[in-house]
Amino acid sequence: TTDNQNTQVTDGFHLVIDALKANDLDTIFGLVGIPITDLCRLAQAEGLRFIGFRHEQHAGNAAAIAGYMTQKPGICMTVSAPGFLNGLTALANATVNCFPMILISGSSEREIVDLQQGDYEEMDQLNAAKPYCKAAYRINHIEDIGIGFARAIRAAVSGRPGGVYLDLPAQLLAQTMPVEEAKKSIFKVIDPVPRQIPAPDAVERALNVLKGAKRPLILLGKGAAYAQADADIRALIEKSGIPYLPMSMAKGLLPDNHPQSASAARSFVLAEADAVLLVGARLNWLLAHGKGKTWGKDPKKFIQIDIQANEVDSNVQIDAPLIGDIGSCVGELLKGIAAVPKPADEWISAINEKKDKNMAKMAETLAKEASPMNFHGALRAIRDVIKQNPDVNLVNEGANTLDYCRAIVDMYKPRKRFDSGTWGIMGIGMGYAIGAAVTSGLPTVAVEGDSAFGFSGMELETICRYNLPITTVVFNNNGVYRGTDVNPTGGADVAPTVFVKNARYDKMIEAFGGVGYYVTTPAELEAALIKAIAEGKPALINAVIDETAGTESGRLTNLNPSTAAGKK
Ligand code: TPP
Repeated sequence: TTDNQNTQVTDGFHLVIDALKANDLDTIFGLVGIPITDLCRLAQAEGLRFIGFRHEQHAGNAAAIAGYMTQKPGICMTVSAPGFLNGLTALANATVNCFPMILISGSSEREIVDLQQGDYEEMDQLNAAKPYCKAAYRINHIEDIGIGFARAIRAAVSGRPGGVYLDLPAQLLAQTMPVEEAKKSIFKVIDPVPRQIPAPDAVERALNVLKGAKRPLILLGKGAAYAQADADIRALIEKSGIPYLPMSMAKGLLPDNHPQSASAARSFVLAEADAVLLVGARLNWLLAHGKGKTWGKDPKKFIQIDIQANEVDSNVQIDAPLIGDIGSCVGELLKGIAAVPKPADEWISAINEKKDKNMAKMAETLAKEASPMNFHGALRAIRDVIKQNPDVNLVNEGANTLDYCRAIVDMYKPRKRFDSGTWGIMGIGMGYAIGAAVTSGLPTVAVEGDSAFGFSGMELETICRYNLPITTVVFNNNGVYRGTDVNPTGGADVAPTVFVKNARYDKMIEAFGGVGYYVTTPAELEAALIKAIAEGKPALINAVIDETAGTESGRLTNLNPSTAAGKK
């Protein structure tokens, strides 16, 4: 357009798109409405990919997992107040998991919001977002769009990655400025993920701890997977000969069948190791806070590689903090690793003995042909299919479904497993699956407890609409954890954990043109999954699981508070 002086002008809509494009952010996961509908249309018209969801939480989860896979902030776009709040859960989850994403939300007029005069979708979104993300910004003037996006991008990906909120008032989108000036205001952020080299004395301290260790262990967290330092991490493990344990989302960073993997002897190595090198893994609840029974009687020395200095000493004293980006820290350790003696033979053989025993036990359990099908039978089938299709992205949530799948289904490549993560959250399923499929273009399998699936099930329509190569497997055991509880009063309401029995989840996807499968045996499940992956079309496999199988809260039974007074 031109203004009355005949200079070419542009507007906020165009500059937002230009800022995304300038930074190679080519996909938006979102949900339209006032004031962003035209912005989303324009994004598509300008060649960006817009993936429209049915609920903002799942758009946010898709953006978050895209960020985890690419080291670029995933972009989620929402409308004001309720749309923003729906996206906020995903933003908070991304921040807790250290996934880089930017939640961009339209917002109502500042003057009215600030005087609380009751605007359409009135909400002070900037302040609502702040406690739940790494940074929150608002752009008030069109001249600041370039700088605003630069701040958001940098905040999301530098240092410890996380969620960033970016508030775009409706008015901003309509503002205009001369094209020539506008062009100069938009730029590509230089070195958004700067390397952070560890201090030499910290490297030496870490190597000295390893030199003094008799029973060393390396623990890989999803930070290690995120770092994309795959070759160096593998070299460090193989050159040192130190056994390693992958946390859930670090599975596949080295193939799970690697001889140095101590996964099958997890309890043993955590209890018995005398020195532990944490690589992008935090000593949070998932690692029993680094203390107590899990970690055995004898004192341990910890080395911790983390980009965030104040992660150190969060739960126990860290003997050798190594602060920097994981690639640089591992690179420095590699230079000195030849001087570290190999772990004692007794340590390695003790681990191997435990592994062999536990793996034989698991093989026996997996070989049992239970009817009705249980978690083990179903996961044996999935394990075999994933082994044949190592490029498949695997999304996983539920309680028993999560815990057993993590233990049974091996991963062979990095950043292929996406799950409930740091919070143990339900509802990431379809969002992560869509984000992973869109980002990679590869077949994606979501292994879902029936309760877990319910949180994002409506996104089956999104999957069908974009014809994504996603196969959702619902482990249908009629309820949360199990399907067997009864209402002790004999009243008409079912127990709090119970769903409609024998629900036909496979029919849901048929409503949108996808392929539904109903399976009751491991052989049927295996055949359906092979077919669905090969066809590369939206599919849902309703896998009927024994409703008596599984335990309350899966492996987390002990986290349920209990009172003697309440026991009947
Ligand atoms: N709400 C959220 C957002 N996150 C949670 N983790 C929970 C509730 C509590 N929760 C933990 S696991 C779970 C729920 C509701 C569902 C477990 O049932 P299901 O997905 O069917 O898995 P199963 O144990 O049958 O494998």
